Amino acid sequence: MKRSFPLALAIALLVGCSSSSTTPNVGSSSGAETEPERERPRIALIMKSLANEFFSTMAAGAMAHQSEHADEYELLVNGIKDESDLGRQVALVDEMVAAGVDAIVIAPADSKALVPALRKARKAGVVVVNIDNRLDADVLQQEGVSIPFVGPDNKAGAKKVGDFLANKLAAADKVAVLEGKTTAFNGVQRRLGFEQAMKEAGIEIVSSQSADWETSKANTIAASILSEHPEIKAILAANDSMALGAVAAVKSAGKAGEVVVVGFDNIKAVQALIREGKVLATADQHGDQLAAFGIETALKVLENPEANPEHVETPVDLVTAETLAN
Ligand code: ALL
Repeated sequence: MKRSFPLALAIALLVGCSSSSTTPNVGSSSGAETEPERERPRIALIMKSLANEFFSTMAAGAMAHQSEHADEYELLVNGIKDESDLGRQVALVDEMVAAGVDAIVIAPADSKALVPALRKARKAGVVVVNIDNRLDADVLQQEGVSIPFVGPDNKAGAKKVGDFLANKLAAADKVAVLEGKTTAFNGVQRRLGFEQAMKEAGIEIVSSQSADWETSKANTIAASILSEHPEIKAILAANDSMALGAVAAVKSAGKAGEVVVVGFDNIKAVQALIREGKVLATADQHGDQLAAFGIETALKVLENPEANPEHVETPVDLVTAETLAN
């Protein structure tokens, strides 16, 4: 499988290095006649696993946005090495605050565990915008922080994928669900969307387990589900990384063409499988634009600190062989 981590990391370092001095008003004391260059705000994007194509696409979209608005802000791009590197993501928040960034745009790996670090960032005067995976509303309230969310309705997105699948199945068919991290709000919402679609179609979910967003874990779990429930007709994966693991498990079980797989994210590897008929559908949550939308919200607040931005709902669309052909 293609690993985009080294490329993303290289780009991240490049972007990080392009930051200007942290000393304010450079050049203003020289007495030179030229206007002192206005210092651009520095925005840190903090993502999750850079091994997941979803996030390298997100990084590329953010960098494209920055180069189109290069006079408005500087960008530092950060991510963690795998889906379970939660401690590193918390440390990144602290590091970005210590580096004196003006804003943090973050896709949190865990909806609750990141809140204390982000509260500290807010206390330090850093603007924080939450993208992709929503922070837990109760924990935010307990911690007394308000952080705008920019991202899709994950339940609705999963419902669209589930409805499309249900149309291809018959009532009383049996299926299994591979959930994302259970501590991630978007993972929970996708499970609920899948469940609602199956319930409405009279389809039974015989097993629903978390594979923590990961391909290899999904592969192991899907293999054991297939041997325990050989009657299942489909596997609904809450992201495409897990769908890849499920497809491999279906193949190893000799059930290609019998057990259908669906995912969520619209990564390139899954688009190819949709075209080959090995995955039925996924959801495009426009990862390339998600961070850019978050950055725009951060810029609004930086411009007007009194602004109290609303949550921004971003699009999520069903992707099938038919939509890919158009
Ligand atoms: C979520 C994203 C993606 C992704 C997952 C893995 O927050 O929305 O669906 O695959 O993180 O970290």
